[in-house]
Amino acid sequence: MLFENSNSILKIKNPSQKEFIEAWRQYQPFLIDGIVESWNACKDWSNDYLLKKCENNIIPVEFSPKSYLENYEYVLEKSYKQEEMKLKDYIDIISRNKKEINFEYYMAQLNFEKYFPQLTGDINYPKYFSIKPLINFWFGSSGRTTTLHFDLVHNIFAQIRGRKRILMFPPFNYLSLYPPLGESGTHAHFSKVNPINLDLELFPKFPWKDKIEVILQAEEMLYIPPGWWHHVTALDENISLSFWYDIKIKDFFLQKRLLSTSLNILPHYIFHSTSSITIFKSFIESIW
Ligand SMILES: O=C(O)CCC(=O)C(=O)O
Repeated sequence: MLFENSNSILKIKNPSQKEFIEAWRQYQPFLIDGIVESWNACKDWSNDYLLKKCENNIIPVEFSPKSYLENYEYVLEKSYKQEEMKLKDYIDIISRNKKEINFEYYMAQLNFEKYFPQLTGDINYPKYFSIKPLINFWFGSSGRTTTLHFDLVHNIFAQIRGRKRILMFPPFNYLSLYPPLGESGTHAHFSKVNPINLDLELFPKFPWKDKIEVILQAEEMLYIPPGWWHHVTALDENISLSFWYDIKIKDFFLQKRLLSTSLNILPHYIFHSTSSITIFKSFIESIW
């Protein structure tokens, strides 16, 4: 196994299960290479191939006014919506000259097995956890970005095509990340801070010095631990798959600081309103 420490993130080449778990226990993000490159998806998933296999698949696509990037708190306004369309129409939209369109479209966080059953044979499931993951499919154009947020799952994020810049911040002090986003406090796992346009006067406790920045290349995987804050920007037209694994009770004892971090987050989840409680309930159900 090769351990390289560049840009303050560990990179492991082709880890065995034991080597993966050794790194996983540290409760830090890390990069993995040497795995995704063997998947057919990496050589095959051109737009032409996707059209050949799935052109008429009907897919929900998020869209939001282009100006939402300036209005970072777009979640507040609920100005992004979903629209169902055929894959061929989506590919047409993102390939066209974007100046014609006033909206940004993003095929985000789709259940891969449900919406793209024709493509499941093109990947191998990572074998590091003994449970089945939920696989999310992300297909978007360059420049598309997300709010800073965290998920309560183990996330193995595999880049298939193109690159993404991923900024990550440690979860040890929930309030220093300035959640929630949303006036009613519904987004307890979203931060008010835009880390690519940071306002330290408004958010003085934001842990900017602890930033881990990764330019995730095609064929690389990134492990993002549960609770770790992340902000993702597409640098090219790109496709990613994220493999989400539920947290199990034993993980609280095996993974350093997962328990104390969860206890730090928990009261805020309980305090915030219904949608956070729904997320929290499904989290509790998943660990039993
Ligand atoms: O790829 C993206 O645009 C966002 C991915 C993400 O936030 C996630 O996997 O949790």
